[in-house]
Amino acid sequence: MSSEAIWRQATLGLGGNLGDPRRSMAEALRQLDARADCAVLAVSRLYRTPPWGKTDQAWFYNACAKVETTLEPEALLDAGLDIERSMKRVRDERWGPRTLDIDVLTFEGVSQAAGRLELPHPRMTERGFVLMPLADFAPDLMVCGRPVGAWLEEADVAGIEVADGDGNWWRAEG
Ligand code: PH2
Ligand code: MG
Ligand code: MG
Repeated sequence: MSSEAIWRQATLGLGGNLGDPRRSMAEALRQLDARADCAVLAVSRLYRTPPWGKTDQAWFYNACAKVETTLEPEALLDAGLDIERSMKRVRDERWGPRTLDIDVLTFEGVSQAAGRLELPHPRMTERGFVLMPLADFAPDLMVCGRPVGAWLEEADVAGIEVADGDGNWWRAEG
């Protein structure tokens, strides 16, 4: 017997600062959207952001996306990791340079502090490079008891620039 699939919304953070991150991020979003179990509903503008955490590395490109999916949170994470690997991401130092990073930020109805995927993403409320793109399409999304827009007001967004103000930047070849 088949049961009807349940679609839930999730938000993703994408970033990269090696190779051609804009192209990798665009390709990642197109690959996710092409899956039968995942649809991209909204994508932020594309941002240029100063490196956070480890500051002696190149500036990043960052963006966020809203997806609807029948996948469980961990399966969505794995879909992102598969795409990262397909883009030849090399993982070495924590917070160091990367071609593509896809983080699950929030997942509808899910809050979990343990396991391989913490939700909401434990550091998202303090990162301007996450909050600013996320606020493009989800300023009212509640995260840890406050809307994204309120977290953004307190975040350090110094240096963050819009690199492409067209929310369709990911659809064309970057
Ligand atoms: N990602 C990190 C560490 N530092 N800095 C910026 N600006 N953007 C990122 O995506 C980023 C970072 C680890 O995932
Ligand atoms: Mg990350
Ligand atoms: Mg990651």
